[in-house]
Amino acid sequence: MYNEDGYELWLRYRRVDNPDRLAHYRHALSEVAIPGAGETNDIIRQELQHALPLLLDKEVAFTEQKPVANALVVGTVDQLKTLGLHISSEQQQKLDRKGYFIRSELAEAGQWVVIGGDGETAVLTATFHFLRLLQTHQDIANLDILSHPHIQHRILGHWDNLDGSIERGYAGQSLWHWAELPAIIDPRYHDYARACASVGLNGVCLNNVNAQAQSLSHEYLIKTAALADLFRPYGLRVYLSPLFSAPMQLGGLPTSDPREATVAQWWQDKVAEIYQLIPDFGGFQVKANSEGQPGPQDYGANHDDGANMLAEALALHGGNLLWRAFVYDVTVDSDRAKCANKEFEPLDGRFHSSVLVQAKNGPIDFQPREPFHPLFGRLEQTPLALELQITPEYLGQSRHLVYLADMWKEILDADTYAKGAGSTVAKIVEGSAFGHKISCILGVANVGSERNWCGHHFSQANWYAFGRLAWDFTLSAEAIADEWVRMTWGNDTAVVEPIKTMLHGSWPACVNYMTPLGLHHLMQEGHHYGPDPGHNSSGREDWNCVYFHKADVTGIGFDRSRRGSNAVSQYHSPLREQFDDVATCPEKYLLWFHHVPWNHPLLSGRTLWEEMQYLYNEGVTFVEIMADTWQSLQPHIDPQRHKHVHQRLAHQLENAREWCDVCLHYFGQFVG
Ligand code: BDP
Repeated sequence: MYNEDGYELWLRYRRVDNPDRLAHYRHALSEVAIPGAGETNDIIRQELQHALPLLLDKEVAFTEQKPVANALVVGTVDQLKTLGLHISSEQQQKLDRKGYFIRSELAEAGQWVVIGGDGETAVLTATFHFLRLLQTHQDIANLDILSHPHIQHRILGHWDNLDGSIERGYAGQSLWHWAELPAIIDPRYHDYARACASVGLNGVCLNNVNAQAQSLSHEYLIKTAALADLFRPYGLRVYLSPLFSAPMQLGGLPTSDPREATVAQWWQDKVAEIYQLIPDFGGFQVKANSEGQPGPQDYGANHDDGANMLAEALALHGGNLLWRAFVYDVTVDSDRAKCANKEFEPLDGRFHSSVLVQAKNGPIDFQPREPFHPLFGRLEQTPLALELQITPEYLGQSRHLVYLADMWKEILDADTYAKGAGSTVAKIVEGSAFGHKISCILGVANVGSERNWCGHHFSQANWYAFGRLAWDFTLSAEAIADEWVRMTWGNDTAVVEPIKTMLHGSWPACVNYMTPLGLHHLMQEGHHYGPDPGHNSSGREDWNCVYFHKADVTGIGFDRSRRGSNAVSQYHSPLREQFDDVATCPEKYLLWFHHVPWNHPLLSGRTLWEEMQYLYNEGVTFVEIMADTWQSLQPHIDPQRHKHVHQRLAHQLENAREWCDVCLHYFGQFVG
């Protein structure tokens, strides 16, 4: 078994080592017909020319004409018509919204597998879907697949600085070489775009939300345009994070007050300049009046003033504005979890039609587990974008193996009860709950310059899963894991099943050894790695761990019930009552919503303190199991990747033990 470095990601095309499948694939795919021309079609052709000979271990003929044998036929609906393929109006309707189909058809000269889509980018995504079927050894005899994206804008958000560093990046430096652009194009940009396209992503926000004005300078826009040109045929639109005070820094204006005509004009001109260089520019993602970033409130204006001014400029050219709701001004409320709703709920209905307010999955900050953000379900007239963090800032960074799809599914499937039962977060994000036309999901990227892209080979699963869920949030975390494992590690059941078990248990384990039962933000200050539950020396009260757990001799937890901060009131009934009552609050959120006595009995029959001890240890035990499982997989995995993961699991185990010991020791002092 030869060494692998992980650069190929899940796009590994190894000879199909199932003899029956291989024979069938070879028989079914003797020819490939791609009637279309142009850049995206070239990418599709190149991918198939690269993949099929490797998967089938045989040369495959390519044509632009009607095939004369069993064949794969690939094109947009219009392109397929030139080959005489008929698409019924019913099928056409289903294809709308950038969807695709993959289906088996009987043709004059044999059997065809036809890949068709609403636009070339959809065909590209479908091509990757088809290759995935081969990579995972699926039956392709009677295909009838129809798929369309549930969310319109599916963006990878990079927190990359212009100097090449990455905020909360754990996989090396930024992929974007700003100094070399636009003259020099790193071939890796293509591989990045190809990976994004393979999972159906269609947007990339290039720079950190903690922005620098320079990213909007003409010099940098030309560099951005070079990336946009390169990404376009892969179906990726480029977005930027602008600095709200750029009119002053770049434009030399005396103010950045959004109500000033000169400021609005500056933005209109800047946006026009961008669209001249990048006609399909996606829009802006803005962090304003958050953690020290400038914003409209600096001038006594509000979020809607700032957002609308920018949105008006963008809307003229078809761009959208993502306005982040990650705000926690302690003068708004002493419970940080309540701040965003208190600021944004009164603004509902006041935003321009091309604004999406973007909320993180939970109301604090990408913790190992949070209840869903109560803005979902509370803003009815404003489309809400969901922001997830793929880079595992608070979940062991690139040193721990934690599969995040289960967490994201918990959020997406959570019922907000905004319009009665069934108004899940997913439906709100999709737009269907309140009838919004625009929809967006953004994942904070975990990729960087490291050879394997994500630092940890297993972190690739989270990039993959984000894309797959962004395309179709009805997929299960388990199904996504199955695909990813087969493509990344092989189809042998001896490999697939144990690795899936590891993935599936990894997030609950991390929650357990870090912050079980609704605990949150017990990480060390600044870098957020490792435990420090006693931390109490930050200038800001809500940057201290003790603020979040409030442990004392009477018990532990943040009282957000009606008797406490009343954050529960931001949720719709019946959730608000359920969360409010310690007897009905789901135990996974118990200490999020309640301050609970140490001897409080839990469902297991154990007291709270006993349960905490049990869960911390459970978390550690699962990491031990992962490490053992991985050890047993050694004969099936190439030595290089095996060693890489082995070392990280050993470190994860050490760190999980530290979490367990430090937290139990610290909290134990109060139990007596
Ligand atoms: C926090 C990160 C910080 C980000 C901030 C944000 O610690 O680096 O700038 O979120 O989302 O999680 O703006």
